[in-house]
Amino acid sequence: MPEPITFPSDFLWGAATSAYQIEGAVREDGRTPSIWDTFSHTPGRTAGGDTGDIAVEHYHRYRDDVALMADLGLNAYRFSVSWSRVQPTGRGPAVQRGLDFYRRLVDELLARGIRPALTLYHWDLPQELEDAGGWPVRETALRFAEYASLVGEALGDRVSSWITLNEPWCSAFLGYGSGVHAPGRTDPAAALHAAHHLNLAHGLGAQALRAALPARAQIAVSLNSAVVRAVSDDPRDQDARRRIDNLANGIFHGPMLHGAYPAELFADTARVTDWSCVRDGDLAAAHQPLDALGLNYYTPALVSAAPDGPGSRRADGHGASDHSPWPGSDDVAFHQTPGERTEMGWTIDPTGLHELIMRYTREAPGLPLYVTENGAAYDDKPDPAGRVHDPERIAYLHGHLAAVRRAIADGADVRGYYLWSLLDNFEWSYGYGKRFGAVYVDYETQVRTPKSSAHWYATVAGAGELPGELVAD
Ligand code: PNW
Repeated sequence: MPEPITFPSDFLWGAATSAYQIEGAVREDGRTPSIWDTFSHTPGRTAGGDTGDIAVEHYHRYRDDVALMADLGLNAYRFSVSWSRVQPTGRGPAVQRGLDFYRRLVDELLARGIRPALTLYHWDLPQELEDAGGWPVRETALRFAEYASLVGEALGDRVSSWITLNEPWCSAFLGYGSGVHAPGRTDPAAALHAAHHLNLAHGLGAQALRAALPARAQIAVSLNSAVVRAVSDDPRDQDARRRIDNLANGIFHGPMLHGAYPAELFADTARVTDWSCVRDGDLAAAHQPLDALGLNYYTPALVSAAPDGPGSRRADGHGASDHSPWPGSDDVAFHQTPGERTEMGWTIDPTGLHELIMRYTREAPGLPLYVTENGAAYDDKPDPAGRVHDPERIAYLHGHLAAVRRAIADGADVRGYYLWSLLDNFEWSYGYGKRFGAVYVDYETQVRTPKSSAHWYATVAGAGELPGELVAD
């Protein structure tokens, strides 16, 4: 019997969600539409026309949901604030009723010993700001800083872990490049400008938080830092890898962690934009001291050169679109990494998570790391007795947690892990068809049933160790 795999005693065992994916109550207490309300209500944008109107009614069921977290032995919970609940037009004073919801949620968490990690922006831009140009315009970054300071002032007394943006890559390149996410635009130059303004928003937002929060507060960002591999050592494949790596990672980590874009990025995208959106001082503004870095990881990417164009490009797992989320990279092909896949079609590869953690251990020495998302979608169904067995998810979590532990043994400072997701929820353009939850939600009755993976995770979190060998469901 192999030895159990023990984690540091202060390790955070968490779960993550985001506002639009779980809250519902989209017209209550002064909330106005975000780009995801508009997008999901536009025919053809989401599977089955699904929207977040009701979602899993977390806005009204948050107390029960926090009780569920406590039952599962979680000591951390990552959630996001809906910008248009707090600042309906994206400008001006905060709506207290909107903030009150998050105050109540946080108080409930604290009362149960669960540490809140608050994400300010998980993709739900107030529609009014999109109408004024959205992320491709500079003004949006300034508006974000104001919003950050409002939320910081309101909740800084009770929340100590803050995350500015969730996965700005998705906001920029799925939102404005391939158009599979809100607002659904397909303009490669706009996507690159959006990326720049997200970098600026992060920096200005971090500054605003620093001014609003007590000194003990931790400020971080969650990046879907891709693991990009090439099919061969051929210099053309390696060049494709380098370019995609810059568009996935360097474009955000560069400004945020080092105060500079990767040198080659401008040349690689010169045909798409002249980058005149970058003004003096922007890179210094984006480069704020951080207290931690959040890494979201699901699956690695595998690329090759494709001199004949985008023929095989669509195996990238980023959703169906005729438009690429990779500006200026039509001569790069994406391939399916071999191996078993989840219901999203994403290959299961825990070595990618280890690789990612070690990369950022080298690139940002001394910066504590958190895995702020990791998880898998499966086609879960209750059995006749109402139980939900998801041995595949247990295997996925086990493999990835073991990879985290290996990284710690290799010198990485990983302080916690948030599984995606606490509950089944609105999986963006896939609607409710893809279930990522450790807890099953019956979308008719809203009844929550912890899956076997939730019970397994509770045992792991409680013991602070992984069984050395995978125990069958
Ligand atoms: C992340 N991609 O989304 C988000 O942060 C979550 O809100 C989401 O539910 C979860 O992962 C599962 O999808 C991603 O195309 C969406 O590379 C798309 C991609 C990556 C992450």
